Amino acid sequence: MVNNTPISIGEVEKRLNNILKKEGALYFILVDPEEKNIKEIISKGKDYADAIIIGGSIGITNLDEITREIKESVEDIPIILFPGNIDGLTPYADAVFFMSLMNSSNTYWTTLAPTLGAITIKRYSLEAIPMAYLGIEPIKRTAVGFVGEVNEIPQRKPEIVAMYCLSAKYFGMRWAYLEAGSGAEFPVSDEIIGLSKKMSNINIIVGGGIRTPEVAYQKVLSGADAIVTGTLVEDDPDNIKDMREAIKKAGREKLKRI
Ligand code: 1GP
Repeated sequence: MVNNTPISIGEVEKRLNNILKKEGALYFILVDPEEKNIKEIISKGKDYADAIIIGGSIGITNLDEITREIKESVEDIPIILFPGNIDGLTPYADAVFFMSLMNSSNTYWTTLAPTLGAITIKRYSLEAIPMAYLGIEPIKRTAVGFVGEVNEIPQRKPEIVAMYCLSAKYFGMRWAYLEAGSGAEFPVSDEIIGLSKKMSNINIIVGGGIRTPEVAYQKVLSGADAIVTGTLVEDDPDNIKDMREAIKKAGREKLKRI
């Protein structure tokens, strides 16, 4: 059967864009399916996250079951897959970040893994959200930097990240994820975020090493459209509410400036 359906923006992405338009910033909670306290994270996070994203770099064993469980308990929040490899796909999610780790030195991570995953995404009827995934210093000291063979972009070279974002835009990607790595000692700099947004004007997601509401607030003011926290919600789920409030406050302030 020939499927000539043109590429269009799906329901999940439309919803995120609408929230962005109204609130100026998004908050994503990242859940690693291998984590033990997923139930607690979801029960505390479901009222505050704009989306739950599911992924991890080091193997996944029970993704279908975990995703189904999360889906049942969150009702209305979209669940977006953030696959660390081709085993990171399940039909029980609402969408998938269809991503290229653009600055990996191994073509498996730039193009082969997404190519191998594409047919599964089609079979599962998952909404694909095209996204550049960019590994930035200190990512090499984290799991994704090692597994993804990242050609780490130094923090003192913001223009390189911004150029990747522009390249992503020209490739048709509508999102770029600036990643310092889970548990990173320090997050992606304000300067990198600002220049990347200014140069590309695609949606910029920032994650890795964001531990306090103050830092998240600053990242949004610098130009981030979405903030991801993973470690924080695992270690201290009580902080989720403050994190959301800081992100939304910065979002409102950003909207006023436009
Ligand atoms: C990892 O960017 C995410 O892919 C989240 O990082 O665990 O440091 O919040 P943290």
